[in-house]
Order: sequence, then C-alpha cells, then structure tokens
Amino acid sequence: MPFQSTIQRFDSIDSTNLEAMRQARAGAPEGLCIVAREQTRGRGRLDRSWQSPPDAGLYLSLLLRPKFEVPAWPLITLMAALAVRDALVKTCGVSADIKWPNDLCLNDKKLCGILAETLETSSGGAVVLGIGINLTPEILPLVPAEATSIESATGEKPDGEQVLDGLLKSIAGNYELLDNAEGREHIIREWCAHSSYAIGRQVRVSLGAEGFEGTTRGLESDGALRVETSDGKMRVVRAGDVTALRSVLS
Ligand code: BT5
Repeated sequence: MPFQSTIQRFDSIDSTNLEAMRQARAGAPEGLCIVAREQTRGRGRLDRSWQSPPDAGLYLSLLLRPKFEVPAWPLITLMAALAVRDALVKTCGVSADIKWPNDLCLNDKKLCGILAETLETSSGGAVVLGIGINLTPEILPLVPAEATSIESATGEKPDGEQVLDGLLKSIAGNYELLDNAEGREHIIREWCAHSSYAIGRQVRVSLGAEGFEGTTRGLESDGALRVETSDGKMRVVRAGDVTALRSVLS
C-alpha cells in the first residue's frame, strides 16, 4: 500500500519527536505526522537543542514502522534529506546542499536539521523522523552565524503549508525506494549527486572529544561516510559531526 500520512497539529508542544514517540508507544500507526507551530524543547542530536520559535519554521515528525532490515534504517535520514531538498526546489525554488548526515545548507549555513530516532514499541521497532526547516529569519538571532532561512535566501516568506505538502509527497516516494536494494542504491546515488560533501571534500570528523581530518570518498551501502586520511587509510564514519575544512565557495 502506498505510504499515507495523517497530520496532527499543535500550536505549541515540547517536541514533535517526543510527541510522536509517545503516540508510537501507545500504538499509533505508521504515517502519523505531528506538526507544531512552536516547540519549547526542540531536540537536535546528542541532547542538543533545536530553536523553534512560533511560526518561524516548519517543525514536524513522522512515525515510520519500516518493514525492511534494521541495518538499512540509517538510510532513512538520507532519503529524508533528499525529500527535503526536492520539496524546497519545487515549492520555494531553493536548491540546498546536503551535508552528511542530517543537515541541509545554503551557502554553508544550516537551513534544515533532521533527527531520526529509533524506539521499541509493543507493535515492533519504529523510527520517528523529525525535520526542522527554517522558514523565516526570526530564528537567526537565536543561533550563532551558522544558520539561515528560506526567506533570507529568497527574500520571500515561504508558505509553510505548501512546503509541508511537498515534503510529505517527496517522502512518500522516497520511502518506498528503501524496500529493495535497487531503490537503496538509487537513494545513495542521488544523495551523492546532491551533496558537496560526498566525494573529494576535505573535512574534519568530530566524535565527542576525538576527531580526525581527511577527504570524503562517498558512502557505504548503509549510508556511512567514507573518509580517507592523509596516510591513505579509509575510515568509515557512522556517527559524529562533519565540518568542511574549506568552503566550496572560496
Ligand atoms: C539537528 O541536530 O540538526 C536535528 C534537528 C531536528 C529538529 C527537528 S524539529 C522537528 C523535530 N522535533 C524535534 O524535537 N526535533 C526535530 P544537530 O545536528 O545535533 O544540530 C543541532 C545544532 O544546530 C544545535 O546545537 C545548534 O548549533 C544548531 N541549531 C539549533 N537550532 C537551529 C536552527 N533552528 N537552525 C539552524 N541551526 C540550529
């Protein structure tokens, strides 16, 4: 059956991810989509926060109950990044760069963050796919210089409802691709085609207090990033933060 979403809206909520997890544990089906105008405890990875002032961004979480094998679940973040990119091209004319693993950027500034969280429920494993997209510049004073919004880029206030509609359609198309090996390869290829981080980018990888530098060499079949260090060793990165050592603009 094609993927179908059911939207539940909130004026204000702690976090759309937390709400989707609460409802997942209570038995909610795949396709539940929590959307809030404001989050008071928007979450990033590793307990970081996501600034979510009222009506300045699109804050949503989608409940997925994937049928495909757990080792392929990390690809959900990559397919979501592609879906966000596609929706923003179609609805706002904005062409964002995808940064491994979970950001979309414009001119190296963060426009969107994705947080996929897994959980066990009585009806099996589930993934809550959280997406935050900065629509208007009200967010910018709340985060240091590394952020941007659609309005900052286009000069026009985007229609959040259109973006949401476009995004859910793109996700529905991409999610089905993850069911088989061919579709997954397609997602990886598309991701590499739309990310300046995929191949040949000099980056620093930070894993907590540890870190190393190297050159990106594409993705593994599960979406992990290959990074070649200066001594020719290939490291496979499955978690952590990646920062470009040089802008592609300079
Ligand atoms: C992320 O984490 O980028 C994932 C963000 C996911 C947010 C969505 S909103 C809907 C759903 N419900 C939730 O509670 N969360 C999801 P990470 O890669 O760890 O980046 C977090 C870092 O981004 C922060 O430490 C800040 O430096 C920066 N940041 C915070 N708010 C931002 C914003 N609105 N725009 C750009 N950067 C921001």
